[in-house]
Amino acid sequence: MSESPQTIRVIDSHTAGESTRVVVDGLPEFTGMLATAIEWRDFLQSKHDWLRTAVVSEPRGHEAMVGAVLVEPTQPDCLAGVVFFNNVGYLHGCLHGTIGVAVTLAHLGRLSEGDNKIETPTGIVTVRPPVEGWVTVQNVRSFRYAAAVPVEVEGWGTVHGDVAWGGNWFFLIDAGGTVAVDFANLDQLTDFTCAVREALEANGITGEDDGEIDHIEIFGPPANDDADSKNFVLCPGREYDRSPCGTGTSAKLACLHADGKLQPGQTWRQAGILDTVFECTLEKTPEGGILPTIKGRAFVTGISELIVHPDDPFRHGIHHAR
Ligand code: PYC
Repeated sequence: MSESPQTIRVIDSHTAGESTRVVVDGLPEFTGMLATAIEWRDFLQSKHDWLRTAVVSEPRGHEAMVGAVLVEPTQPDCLAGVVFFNNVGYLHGCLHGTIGVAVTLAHLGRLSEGDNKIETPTGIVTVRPPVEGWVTVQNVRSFRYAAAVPVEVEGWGTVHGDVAWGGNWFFLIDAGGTVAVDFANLDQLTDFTCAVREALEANGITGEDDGEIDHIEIFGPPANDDADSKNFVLCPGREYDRSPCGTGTSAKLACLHADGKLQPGQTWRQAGILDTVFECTLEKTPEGGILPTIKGRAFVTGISELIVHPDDPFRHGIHHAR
């Protein structure tokens, strides 16, 4: 007789077009004393990586899906802890995902009026309850680490970009004469940004403390007056962010501020490749860098129970089985 199937309860949402699948029940038991979001991430990665691949990979998920697990917070003033992942691994932070978590918690009736703190592996982020689907998030400190770094990219010549932290490490490029930031150019944008990421790795170009630059962001003019800029963001793996990418936009704000182009009190409207927009402001921090606030719109799209059947050859996702 085979074992009984495992069930994992999830709530799906999308933020500005980018999906988030939040695991709300069915996590493996954590037996340690303290379980910070970092400990949870390490525990899942080392012992239960099947959960990640089962939740976001085909046949239940898809390559562009971001997953999140809700865990007990360790800080008494935090509402929840969260760990984010995608089809290739774990993310340090994820703001479209945090907005997805916020509408999920609101749907479950777990969000209070005013500020709600959430523990993530990058630090504490603060969310406010949705207003007509718009959620405001204050991110962790963001900063530019290096400006106008040259890198030789095979087939593209020398490309310059800024290295910045916004909760993940980004290389930010002005599209200039490379590829126009337009939905019609998705394949070229993907090929170009993948080539840039490979070149950064081959040349040992990293963020602080050897932090791997796994997100590449390219900017061009907006399609309309609703935004100040439009981006394409390559995520770890080969998929692109359908939203304007909250951690990437935080990195962008840090660069704009470092260049004297954006000050506290001013609003920056960042469009993504689908022309959906995040509205953003910043505060300065005493250590240098900024505290970004990002507002984006999200909708819950489904509630389901995933079934992991022991006899299913793809119970842990198609990539996992290869
Ligand atoms: O919104 O920060 C973000 C994000 C990171 C990866 C995908 N989305």
